[in-house]
Amino acid sequence: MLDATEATHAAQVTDTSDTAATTARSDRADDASAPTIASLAPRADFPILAREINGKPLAFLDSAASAQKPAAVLDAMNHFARTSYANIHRGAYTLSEEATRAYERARKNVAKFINARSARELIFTRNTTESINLVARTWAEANLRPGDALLLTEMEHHSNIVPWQLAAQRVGAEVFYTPVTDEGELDLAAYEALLERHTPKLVAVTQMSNVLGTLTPLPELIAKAHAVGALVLVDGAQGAPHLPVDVRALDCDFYAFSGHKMLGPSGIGALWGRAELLEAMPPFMGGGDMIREVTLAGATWNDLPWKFEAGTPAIVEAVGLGAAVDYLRQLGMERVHAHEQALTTYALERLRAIPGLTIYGPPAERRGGVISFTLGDIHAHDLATLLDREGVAVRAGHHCAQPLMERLQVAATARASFYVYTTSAEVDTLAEALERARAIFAL
Ligand code: C6P
Repeated sequence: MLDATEATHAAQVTDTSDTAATTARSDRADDASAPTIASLAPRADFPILAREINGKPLAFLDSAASAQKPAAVLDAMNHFARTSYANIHRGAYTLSEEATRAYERARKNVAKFINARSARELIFTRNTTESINLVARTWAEANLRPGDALLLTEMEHHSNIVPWQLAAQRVGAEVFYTPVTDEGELDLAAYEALLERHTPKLVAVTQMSNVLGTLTPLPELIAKAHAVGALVLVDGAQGAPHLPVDVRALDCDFYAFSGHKMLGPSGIGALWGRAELLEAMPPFMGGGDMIREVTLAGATWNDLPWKFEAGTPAIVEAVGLGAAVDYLRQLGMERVHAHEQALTTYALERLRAIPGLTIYGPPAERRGGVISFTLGDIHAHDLATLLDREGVAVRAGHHCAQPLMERLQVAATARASFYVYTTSAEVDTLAEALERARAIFAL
């Protein structure tokens, strides 16, 4: 059944080698030196991109919050829901067996996408937030003692701060933070000093800042953490959608990510962890499917990964995430990253030419497709509303990273973020809309 969907999907991802070749092409009719960067994925694969907003073509520049879904993902979910849906791991009837196979096939597929050793190590969760909470509850409960240290960074999303603060409060541990430099990167000398001074039990760090786009030097961070005996959890919410990920090569211990940021549906995410660590951790939530046996006196636990999946999971959504991973694999994650870097280079150049615009974060070669900015003293929300009038969707606010905003000494920024369907024409639309906003506010 799913094979048919996968075949449809394969047909929908057209050969994009031509579009990739246009990445640095100079052929804009009005300006021979300006680059035209075409969409990496066929725009027609994404039905929502045909929408108009306020009478203008939609320029969707908020993929860091949640990406749009290709028809292949929507169709895979629809087809599964119409033909094979039932609860999983329970019924001995055909539909339930089909649904179980589809769910477990999706798990294998997602595990392979990040090069996990085995699908046993891939736990389906609701999202990155739940994945991190799972570790901060269960690993922390079994391993943290009063006086222990945890090391985070100032650029983390709240999802990679608050669960650790809660865990530390529960046991009387302490949380430390690697500072961020003025360029928006991690202060590596301070990181080493913090490791030496506090010998943390665990380091939790993002692969890419959702505010600044900063790519963190994970191999170096992980090697140094391991050298002092710390485990490393990587927040891959902004990594898995945009970069090739190989958890074995990275040598991290836990890796958390969300389906809805990588062309999949919301309500499904994953936690990858080393099997031996997951085996030793107590369960997260109690309920159906996570047990081997229950008596009135107590219970024993199911094998991995089901030990951590209590209750009926997001079955259709898991199938959708499997289709999203197929789609990304066909595009090629190296090319996804190259496309976003080309767009970011172009956008930084274009936006830097706008008087009064402040851009936060490092140069294009050390960031992914995320650009946060402010324009004069226009409030980020007002700016986002003005841009929306022009059909441009950007996020505004603190981006769930209040400590980082404090470090940048800014209350809120507007943020444009790019993905496989973004074009340089959309960056041009953003730049032109920002110029009009300047005129309205007489900047
Ligand atoms: N960032 C953004 O607009 P969830 O909500 O669990 O799927 O992802 C949480 C999360 C964790 N870490 C990072 C680095 C993230 O960027 C996010 C989600 C969105 O930036 C929504 S706040």
